[in-house]
Amino acid sequence: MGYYTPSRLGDYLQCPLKYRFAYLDKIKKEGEGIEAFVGTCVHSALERMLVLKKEYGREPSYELAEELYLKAWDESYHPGVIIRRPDLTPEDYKRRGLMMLRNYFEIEAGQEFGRLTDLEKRLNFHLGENSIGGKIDRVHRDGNAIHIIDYKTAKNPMSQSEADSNMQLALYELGIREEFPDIEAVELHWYMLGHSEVVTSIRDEEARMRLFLNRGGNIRTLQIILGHSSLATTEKYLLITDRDVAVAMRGY
Ligand SMILES: [Mn+2]
Repeated sequence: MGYYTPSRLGDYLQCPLKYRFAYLDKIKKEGEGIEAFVGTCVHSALERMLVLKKEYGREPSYELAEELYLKAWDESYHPGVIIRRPDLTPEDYKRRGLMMLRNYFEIEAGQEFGRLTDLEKRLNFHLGENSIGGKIDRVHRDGNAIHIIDYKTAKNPMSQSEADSNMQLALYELGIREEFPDIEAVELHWYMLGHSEVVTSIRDEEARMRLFLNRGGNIRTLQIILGHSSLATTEKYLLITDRDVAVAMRGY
């Protein structure tokens, strides 16, 4: 029995040693990279802006987002913020965040997701004997469809195939489907704020499960993470077929 979040599982899949250092040995990282700091300020500004919309009917605008972002920046900037690139200053990074907010409005102009139901929605659900937790930036409901939106502030945009095999939002989808069993469609949208692009992924049942097999072999990794003693248990929980396992195991 364990508690996992998509980012923890992502760390494990990226590098088991990283996972060990961070979550088992609990080695604290010194400081905070400024890229992460910018990302936090951008997320916080967008969240506050949409709370004002949802609860007070105030219309979102770039000016409002900028005001909230600069406020978040000033309130939370701290001496532990690390700039690794000698050619860049805090002002450069601050401007980069403003650029992401402009990109946000460009992306947003083309979207119609129906009613905004949740911001920073907390999720907790069971996968096998384990619990998965996480937080979704934004959730909309449009009839029998739910849209899950995640803002990404990373430098490299995600390709369609990376989006289709991404674990984070797929786990969120499992959680959302558990909470709203009547839902027909779940669409996953990533706003690539560094690039003014949106990447959308819609997974059918098979695709949802295939993502766990992500480039072959992760079914074994997941079995280990989830602590299942037999692969059959993992298969059962992930509703995958023998054929998928056979394909995955070919990677070994
Ligand atoms: Mn996000």
